Amino acid sequence: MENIVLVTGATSGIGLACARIFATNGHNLIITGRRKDRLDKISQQLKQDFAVNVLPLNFDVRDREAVKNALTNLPDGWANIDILVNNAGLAVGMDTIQDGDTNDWEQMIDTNIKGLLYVTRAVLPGMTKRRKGHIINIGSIAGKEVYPFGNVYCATKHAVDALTKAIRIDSVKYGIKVTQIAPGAVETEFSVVRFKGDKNKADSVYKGFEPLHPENIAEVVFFATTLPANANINDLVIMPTAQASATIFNRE
Ligand code: NDP
Ligand code: 8X3
Repeated sequence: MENIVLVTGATSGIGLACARIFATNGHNLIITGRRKDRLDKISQQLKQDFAVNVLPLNFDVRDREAVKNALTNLPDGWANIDILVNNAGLAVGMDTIQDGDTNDWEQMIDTNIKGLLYVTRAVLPGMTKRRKGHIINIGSIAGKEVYPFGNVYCATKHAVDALTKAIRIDSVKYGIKVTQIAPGAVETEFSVVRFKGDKNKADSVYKGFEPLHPENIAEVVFFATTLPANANINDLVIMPTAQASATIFNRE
């Protein structure tokens, strides 16, 4: 069946791979991100390659009013969102708390926690009203463990872990599915963003082992949406075969 799928942060990495797999399977997409050029190009490409409808929405998930305006005034035919993939997120900086940059903290907290909440607040009422919907939050191994210098990013992903459970509790009586997918190391633009454009530092994160690829996560996200009505994946941790915990890797 054809669904309307909203993927936040679809301009790169895991979000883009999710958009592609849903489009491949014939679903119509609302895709979001701050980088308008990329968003528009991706939108055109998905329409062309997969003959699906795509609505690109250019906003910053940290901007509460922008999120509300964009998602509560959707054009005709787009309002009934079936699947929400709360993917937009980032890590910025790696420091101890005592040396941490408070601007980095604000950005992570505002994006990963408040942004996810704003988007969910805009979309979930429609789902509960229709008694149909599936919310998939992209958590992280950082939401299961705390590792050196990961402090605030880990705290935001622990919050995603908690909010996934909370959203499920609040919406269970409406038949809404709520899932968390928590990946280990996935090679995307994530580390370039975390190290503020330092490509060498970013590359070193994935040296000596095969990391996950964004498509690995997209496959699992898509699979979670294919289960029958009576079954839901609540929480799924996926890591590279060469990763045993947030900090233990089998590097060559
Ligand atoms: P990327 O940097 O490749 O993608 C991040 C996406 O989030 C981009 O599309 C970006 O779009 C969007 N985004 C970031 N900030 C905002 C914002 N304020 N408003 C709107 N969109 C925003 O990284 P990943 O694909 O790896 O990250 C996706 C998710 O996966 C994140 O939540 C991350 O925490 C999580 N994750 C990543 C792992 C990894 O190892 N890569 C492992 C576990 C979880 P734009 O810049 O255009 O706004
Ligand atoms: C991204 C993976 O291990 O860098 O969430 O936190 S990690």
